[in-house]
Amino acid sequence: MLSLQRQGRIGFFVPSSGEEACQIGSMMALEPRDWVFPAYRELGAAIWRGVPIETVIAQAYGNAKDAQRGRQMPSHFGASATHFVTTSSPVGTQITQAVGAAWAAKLRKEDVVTLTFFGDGATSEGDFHAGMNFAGVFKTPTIFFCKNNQWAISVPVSRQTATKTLAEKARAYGMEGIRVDGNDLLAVYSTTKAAVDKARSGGGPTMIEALTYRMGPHSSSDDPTRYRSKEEVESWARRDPIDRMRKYLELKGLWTKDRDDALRAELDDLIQTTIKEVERHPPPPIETLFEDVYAEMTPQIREQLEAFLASGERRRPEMLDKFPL
Ligand SMILES: Cc1ncc(C[n+]2csc(CCOP(=O)(O)OP(=O)(O)O)c2C)c(N)n1
Ligand SMILES: [Mg+2]
Repeated sequence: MLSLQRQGRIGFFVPSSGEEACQIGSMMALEPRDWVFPAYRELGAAIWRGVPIETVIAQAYGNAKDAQRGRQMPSHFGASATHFVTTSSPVGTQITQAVGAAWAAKLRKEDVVTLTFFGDGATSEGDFHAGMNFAGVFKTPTIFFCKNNQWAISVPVSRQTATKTLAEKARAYGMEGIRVDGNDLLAVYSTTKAAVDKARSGGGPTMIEALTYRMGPHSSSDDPTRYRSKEEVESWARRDPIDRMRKYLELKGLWTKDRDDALRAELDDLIQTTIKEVERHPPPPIETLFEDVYAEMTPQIREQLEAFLASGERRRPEMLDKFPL
């Protein structure tokens, strides 16, 4: 996706390399009926949950294939069928939403747990504290999954808090806070599973702080060499969560280099085919700009649509070359 952005084929992307164990390990602990409230860096979690890669890629192109019809920045996909809520861009807003949804489930006596992902930077937001407090008081079945990837764009975690850990903040809200090696898939899974089981049986919320590292830039618009050292990045590269899991499986005799190569080739093929399929679609019909705000168009919006149609202006001239109507 970053290559597509560098080639000018999509406008923006948020990479998530380094956070694979956090994202997959935590998702493995949920049931399909549970709901996930992500930030913007949870591509791995989305794919594990079953969000189709076509949905992710089409959303980045924002063309007629995109369920959101080009209205969101790339990397802001979602898929309600897989209970994966659309990405939240304003830092921390998904936290209170996850608490609200969990509280609703509790009031309705539904067997549903919610899990929200957020970063170290998000713990400085009011929404984090409001969400944690409400969840603690009302014992909502919510997992607060903090991916402490050491950076909030160019701000290190040491400038985010005066406490030794982020997990210890949980105590002030009357819930358990656990710190886990976020690059250890099995540790993340067992920690999250225990928290999910507890929430499901009425034991209330848990905050998990997973220690990990954002290996890439904050986004395609960022240059991390301006604020962090090569040595720091290299030291985390040696703890790569995928390498660790692969070595573990190889030692157990459950995985081989040949199978790894074959799987990589198969997935690369799937991604290339999906990109080709998505890329051939034109932009969404421009009339769709007037749809979806309300279930039915208001008279004012209808009037604007009709004025637009009457004006005869269908597309910007430079787009006509690319996608003649
Ligand atoms: C309310 C709000 N403030 C600022 C921003 C700009 N912003 C986008 S991401 C980000 C850093 C968040 O860092 P963190 O919570 O650690 O998540 P990470 O990006 O590391 O996954 C900031 C400041 C924003 N999107 N929303
Ligand atoms: Mg961060």
